[in-house]
Amino acid sequence: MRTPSTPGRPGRPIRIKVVNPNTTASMTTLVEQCARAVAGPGVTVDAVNPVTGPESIESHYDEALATPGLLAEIAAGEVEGYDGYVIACFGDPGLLAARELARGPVVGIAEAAMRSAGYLGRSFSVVTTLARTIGHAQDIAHAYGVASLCAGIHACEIPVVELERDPAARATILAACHSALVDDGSDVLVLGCAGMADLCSWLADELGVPVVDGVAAAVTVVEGLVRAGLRTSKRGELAPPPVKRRSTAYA
Ligand code: 5HY
Repeated sequence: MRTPSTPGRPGRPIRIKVVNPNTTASMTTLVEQCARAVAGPGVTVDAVNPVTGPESIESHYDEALATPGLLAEIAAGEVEGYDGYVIACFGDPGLLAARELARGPVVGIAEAAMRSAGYLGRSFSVVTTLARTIGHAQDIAHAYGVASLCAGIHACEIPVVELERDPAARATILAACHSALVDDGSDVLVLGCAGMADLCSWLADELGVPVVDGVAAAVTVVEGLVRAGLRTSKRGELAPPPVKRRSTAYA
């Protein structure tokens, strides 16, 4: 139900917290710029990264180590009064645990990008960083029920932290996107890493197809859900975690 205090009403800005679950601050800055570029009127966006965890997430081990820091940022966001959250990592690590902790909507960039791509064409191709992450991306496409729309998942074999350092990265990613579209016969391209967010409009111009950056897609989805007065259901599976002793740094 929408009331004068509903976020998005005049004088009550919508506050979105974007969490980059790796510890690379320069990537968090890039993600924040791309997130703020699509945020609507009356929406504030803050991007953060944990101080603990891996500098990049390119394996199941990285995801496991990044998740406690991510969840600590979500828990802090509840105290700080944020209305919604974006998990800015293409594996959507800790998504359901974060939804248990947060009252407002929590959206992962992979889910947002894949579902948004479904609105824009017959099928989409994903271009991510390392080939070893393709299996996980396939698993979450199945989990989200969009595997039938996903024509293929490809890797440009550029490590996450090299995306902003490697002068050849743009050309390599463009070539990988082009061959993905040709090989898959798809008509939409999904960027498989938050660190590629700033390449979105340039790639779309070069490729002539819609290119979906999950950071922008997720911010748009969170903003829309909050503006509509919608929050995570607390009836059942995503209710707050049971109260108990948890000997971890953040519980
Ligand atoms: C990401 N890793 O978006 C993922 C990309 C990947 O640190 N940020 C990361 O390779 O899965």
